[in-house]
Amino acid sequence: MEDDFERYALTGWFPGHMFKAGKKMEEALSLVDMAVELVDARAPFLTRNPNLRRILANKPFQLIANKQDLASPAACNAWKQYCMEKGLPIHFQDSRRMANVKALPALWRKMVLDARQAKGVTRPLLRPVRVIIAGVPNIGKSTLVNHLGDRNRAQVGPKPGVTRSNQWIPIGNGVELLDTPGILWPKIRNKKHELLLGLLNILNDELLPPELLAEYLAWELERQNIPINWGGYGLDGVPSDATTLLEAIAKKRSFVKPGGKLDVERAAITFVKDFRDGRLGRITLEMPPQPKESSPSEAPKQ
Ligand SMILES: Nc1nc2c(ncn2[C@@H]2O[C@H](COP(=O)(O)OP(=O)(O)OP(=O)(O)O)[C@@H](O)[C@H]2O)c(=O)[nH]1
Ligand SMILES: [Mg+2]
Repeated sequence: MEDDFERYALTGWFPGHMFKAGKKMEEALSLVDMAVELVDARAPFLTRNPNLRRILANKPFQLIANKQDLASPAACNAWKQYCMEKGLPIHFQDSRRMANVKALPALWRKMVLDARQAKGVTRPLLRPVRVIIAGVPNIGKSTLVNHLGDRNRAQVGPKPGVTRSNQWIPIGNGVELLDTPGILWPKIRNKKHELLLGLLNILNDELLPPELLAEYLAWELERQNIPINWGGYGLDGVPSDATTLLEAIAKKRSFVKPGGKLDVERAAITFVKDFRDGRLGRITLEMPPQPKESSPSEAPKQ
C-alpha cells in the first residue's frame, strides 16, 4: 500500500482552539503544584503536548500512557525503557481499572513534597497538594478523575484564595484535583500525524473522511507488518490496497447502498472502529525513536 498521504492538506482545525486553550491552561497551571499528562499508550509522544512541560517550569510532572490495554505489550516495554533512559519515566495504565489508579494520589503527594524538600523549603505544607490532569481530547481524563474523586464529589466547592471559577475536588491522601477540563491540543506536524490522531479518536470524526482513516490504518498495519485476521474481512491475506480491503469488508458484511453499490464508507467506519475497540488486537502506532545509526563516514575507523 502506497504512502501518499501528504497529497492531502491538513484540515487546519486546531490553531484557534489551541491558542484559547493554551492561555487557559497556562492560568490553570499557575494554580497547581504538579501536572499529570495523559497520553495514548498506542502513540505516546505523538499524543503529547510539547508545550506543557515548558509552561510548568520547575513543578513536578508525571507522564501517564493511558489505554495500555489497547497497546502492544512489547511496545509498552520498549517505551518504558526509552523514557527511563531519557530521564522521563512513563507510567502505563488502563484508567478504567480502579486497581491501576488508587495508588496515584499518594504518589503525587510524595512527588510534590519531595520537590519542595529538594528546593530547600522547610515550611510544612498545610494544605492539600494540588494537581491537574491534562491531556488531549478523549484520552481518559474524566475517567481517571471520576475514579479518583467519586466518593468526595459532594464536597466540591470554591475555596478561599482560589479564583471562583476554579474548583478543587478532594480525592483523599491530602490531594485535590483542579476541576478544569485540562484539555490540550497536540501540535499537528503533518498529514500522517493528523490521521494518526484521527484514528485514535482524538480529532473529531467529522474532520477526516473514514475512507482516508481506513487507508492510513491499513498502510500502518502493512508498514509495521502487524498480523491481523484478514480472513474475518473475507480476505485471503494482506489486501493489496485500501479499495480492495473496503470492498471486501462491504461484501462480507453486506453493506450495500440503495441501488446496489457497495457501501465502502460504512466498511471504513467498521474497520476503524474495530481498531479503536481493540478488535484487531493490541496495536501500537508509534515506537520509540531509534538511536541514530552512524553513517559510513562517521563509523569509527578499524
Ligand atoms: N480501553 C480503554 N479505554 C479507556 C481508558 N480510559 C478511558 N477510556 C475510554 O476513553 C473514552 C474517553 O474517556 P474520557 O474519560 O471521557 O476522556 P477525556 O479525556 O475526559 O475526554 P474529553 O473530556 O473529551 O477531553 C471513554 O470511552 C472511556 O471509557 C483506558 O485506559 N482503556
Ligand atoms: Mg472529559
